[in-house]
Amino acid sequence: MGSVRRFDVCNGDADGLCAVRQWRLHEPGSATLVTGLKRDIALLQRVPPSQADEVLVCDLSLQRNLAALLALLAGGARVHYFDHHVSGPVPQHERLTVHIDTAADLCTSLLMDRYLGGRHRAWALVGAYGDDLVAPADRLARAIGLDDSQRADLRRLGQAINYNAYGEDPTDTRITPADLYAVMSRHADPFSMLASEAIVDELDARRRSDLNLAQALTPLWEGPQGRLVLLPDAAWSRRVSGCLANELATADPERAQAVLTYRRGGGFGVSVRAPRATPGGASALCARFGGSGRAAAAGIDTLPPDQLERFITAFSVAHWGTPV
Ligand SMILES: [Mn+2]
Repeated sequence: MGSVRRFDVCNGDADGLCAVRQWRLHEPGSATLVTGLKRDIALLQRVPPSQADEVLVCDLSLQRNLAALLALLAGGARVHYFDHHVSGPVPQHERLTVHIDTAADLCTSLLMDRYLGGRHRAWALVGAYGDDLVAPADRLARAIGLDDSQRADLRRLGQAINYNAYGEDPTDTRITPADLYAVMSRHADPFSMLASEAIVDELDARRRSDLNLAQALTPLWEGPQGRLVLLPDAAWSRRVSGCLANELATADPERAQAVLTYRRGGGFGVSVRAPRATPGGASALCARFGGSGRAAAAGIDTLPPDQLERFITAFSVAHWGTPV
């Protein structure tokens, strides 16, 4: 009998990588990691159904991976699925376990934390801070006695890992998410990673420098309900788009934020944040333009140039606070 063939499939942001990190600390075993940049969502199809015995999926929309999931189950794989994106119908199967919860104060790393009874909480917090769930992460961090400086450290790490997942292709980023996971997996605890891996400070410095460039720009559109920034056609823009949206949302909690970047093949990548004060409606808006996400934070992979005016109009009159 051959050994068990395992695959860990996750979004390449902090939430996805930290969910897998927690699972693998709990269930040690060699597994093939399948991940990518933030915009790479249809990742499950990269796992060959004839070669998979056990598949863990974290932080990837089930809706966008449904066909590949069914193919893996049909091929005999056992699948554990953890996610917090809007899913649509969830298939029932004896070898499929699904943990999906779209509550606004949860992310995949926190779902994993709940499943594992808080065993690897510090990694869960890194994932939650990466998804910008600052209040829930702070609450859980205080509950286990972390002080202000420890919370700030975990937040800095979560933001750095999250920042590194943005970009149109790997040439935009400093290190691929898969290679960054390899660095993470050298450490049982994120404080050890913070203390000894130079990549953390390097990503943090690049993130700050990219943010400074972005924050000097004038919005393309601005109104009482929101603000829309179009970043210039540059690698730093593609790297910073996600964390810029989070920074703007934090600094301006009454308004929605949209950050647009130029796609190399034409059109725009779009990140949307609902107002912090009424955190809903982002997913519904993006879905009208072929995008997806969560109620508070969503995106459009490629908005065609001839849809820009229509998007600005829809953004300007969107109903923020609705539950999707
Ligand atoms: Mn997430």
